[in-house]
Amino acid sequence: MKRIKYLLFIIILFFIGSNFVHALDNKVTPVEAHGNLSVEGISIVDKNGNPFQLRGVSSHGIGLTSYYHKYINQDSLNFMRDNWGINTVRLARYTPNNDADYLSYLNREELIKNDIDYAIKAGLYVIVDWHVLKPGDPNEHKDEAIEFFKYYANLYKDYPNIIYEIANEPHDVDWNNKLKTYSEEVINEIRKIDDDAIIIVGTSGYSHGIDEALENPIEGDNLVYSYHFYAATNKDKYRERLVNTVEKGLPVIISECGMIKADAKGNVDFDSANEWMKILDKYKIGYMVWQLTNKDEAASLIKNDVTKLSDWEYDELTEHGKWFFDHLKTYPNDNMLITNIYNIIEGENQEHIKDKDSDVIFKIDANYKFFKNGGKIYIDNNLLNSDNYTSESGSTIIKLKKEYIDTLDVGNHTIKVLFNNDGYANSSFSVIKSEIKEEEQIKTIENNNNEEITNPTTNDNIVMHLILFNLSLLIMILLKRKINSNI
Ligand code: IDC
Repeated sequence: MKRIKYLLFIIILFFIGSNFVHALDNKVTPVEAHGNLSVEGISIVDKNGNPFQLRGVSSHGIGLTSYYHKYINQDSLNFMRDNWGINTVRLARYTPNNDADYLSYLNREELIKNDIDYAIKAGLYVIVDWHVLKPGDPNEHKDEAIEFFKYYANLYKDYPNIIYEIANEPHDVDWNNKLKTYSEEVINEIRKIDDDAIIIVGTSGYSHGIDEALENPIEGDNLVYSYHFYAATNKDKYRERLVNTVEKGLPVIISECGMIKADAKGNVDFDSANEWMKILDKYKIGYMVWQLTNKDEAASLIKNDVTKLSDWEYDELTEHGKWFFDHLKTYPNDNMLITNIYNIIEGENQEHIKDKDSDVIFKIDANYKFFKNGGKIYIDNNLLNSDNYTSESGSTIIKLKKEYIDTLDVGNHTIKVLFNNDGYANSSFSVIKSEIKEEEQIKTIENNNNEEITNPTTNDNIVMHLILFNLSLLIMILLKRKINSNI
């Protein structure tokens, strides 16, 4: 009896476990969903070639004080991914001359390595930022910079997570003669080790000189140029420069921004923030918000009297933190952090007999609101014109019209349904020649023939009727004769 109970217990556990695994199957981290990033035209695109907007937080200066650095930990990264919706974290490693406390070089690199490992475990993209502040010309510490990037490139070249930012905010240095050559040298050294990761190039005048970079860009793949803004300080003029430069073809990323003033003080400028966000969201330009600490300044995302290092409640965020949280919630996926791979509940691998069967219908376990505005369908990796299908709720039902399906070649086909929250569902179906139909036609003909053969039954009846009629006639005649003879 005990054994049976034990067995039952194991079976139930297995059942619960397999459902749980199934539930997790549906969710993947940003890096699992988007994989290797690259630069195409003005966009950062993911492994499927879709424009991908990096959204994240920047750390405070790593190496500047170990206290603020504590905010980058496994729990905080998982939490901000799942609760806020970030997909990226930027690690600001202050360059020499900016260190207020005196962590040894090795200790500091050990810290950053741990931080990158947390980000990899959380499935986030991670920007390793050589945080130039003073002096403004990065050439002054070029050798250290090269050393620094070689160290991380060797460790992480095979990870899709890693992004290198080679100079935070260069200033008082000329792009054409000095900054560009610094950038080329550092890029060249990184490329010897990591030949495809994205590299963010710092622009002159505190990462405001994207127009100069547009005039004289660096040769090479997967390069984006940094542009920084603080919404309460940088307004129309800066926004116009961004739009003009991007429109002319320069790929740009906002590797650092704040909605307060550039000195990290003041209130959130909601109007200006809104204007900036319209542009960034329109062009899918990535942005990292400065900064994740509880330091007593407006730029901080966590309130000064809150000492928790993760799992913050909304009310524990500063005005800046709340603005960021609220903005992340404006994206279609309520829980943006995780990209969904949806299941096809009905219709997977179905067969459609050409010129015979009706619409091809798929039911997908995704909320229809994610398809209704902006969802897309790809058949055999080609975008399908919306005339060829209809969609409706319940969860999401897609009907590929018969008239369209009948134009497809006989054989196997793939369908990819893209939802506007970065989720998607994949399936296949096949179009079959109407051989079955031909077979059926043959059968019908055979049946018709058979019917012709068996038709004599009807004739038999007529014969029977004739015989009976004749018999009754004969009897009547005989009867009449008998009567007559009796008379
Ligand atoms: C600020 C920090 C502040 C720190 C100061 C100097 O918020 O706590 O005392 O740096 O280290 C930038 C810089 C960034 C600045 C930030 C806000 O990249 O390091 O951080 N800012 O002033 N550029 C424009 C603004």
